[in-house]
Amino acid sequence: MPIYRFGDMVIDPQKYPWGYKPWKLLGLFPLLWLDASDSESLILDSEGNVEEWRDKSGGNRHATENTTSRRPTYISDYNGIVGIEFDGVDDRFILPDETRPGITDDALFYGLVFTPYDTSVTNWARNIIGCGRLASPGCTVFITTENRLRLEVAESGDRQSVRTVTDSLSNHTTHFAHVGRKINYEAFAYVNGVSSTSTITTEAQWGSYEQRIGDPEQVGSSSSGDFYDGLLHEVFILDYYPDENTLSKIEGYLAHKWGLTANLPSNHPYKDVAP
Ligand SMILES: [Ca+2]
Repeated sequence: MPIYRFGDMVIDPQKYPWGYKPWKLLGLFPLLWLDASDSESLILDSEGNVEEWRDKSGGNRHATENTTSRRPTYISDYNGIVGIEFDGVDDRFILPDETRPGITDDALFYGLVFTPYDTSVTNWARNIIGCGRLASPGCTVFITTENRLRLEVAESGDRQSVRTVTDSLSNHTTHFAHVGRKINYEAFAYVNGVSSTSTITTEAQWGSYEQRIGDPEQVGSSSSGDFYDGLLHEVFILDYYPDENTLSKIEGYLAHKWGLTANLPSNHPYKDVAP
């Protein structure tokens, strides 16, 4: 019987089953929180693949995959960190609807740590996490044909969206990133603590690809793009956009937790000390 440790507290899972909230994410209240570093949150099948990646938000919004061949693989040591490996062919997870942030006129935010193996795109994108088809409100975070991380938000059946992209991503390199949109439609993307240098503000570019943005409630796959090929280490979703101090804490937390402080800018407030 596993015992969950939280600070100095020892939590008996019989007394506090999964869904009780002993975990804290910087005082944030995520819609979803997947954390590969927590072995208790990973349910492996007999092949060593991940049948369920349990949500630590407290909402029991677990990522699951019923088809054995589509289950991502647990990697215990990738350059010293654990990760969930997506094969780029058909691996994915399905998430419950409750993990969808509000879309129309709402703020939303994704934090993630990921290691892309292959950023080349055969179709139009490699979806990391996304929800909804263009025909209905939806949003997705994906790697573009230019190897950039991008957030796309579609509202009410049309791309009344804000979107932003980052500098090119390196293969086989672990990145921490956050992308999101404020309630006033401003969108932001940061990779390794550095803001996007190229934000797309025109909307016309999307017209001919309208039918391809579709992505059901999945992590790592899309019905029309390419499957994600690489590792995910941590993912969380907020239904609000944090303030500047909180953004810095998020970056510091992710960088220190995953051994990525070298990626932080030298003047970052949490360059040397974790929040
Ligand atoms: Ca597979």
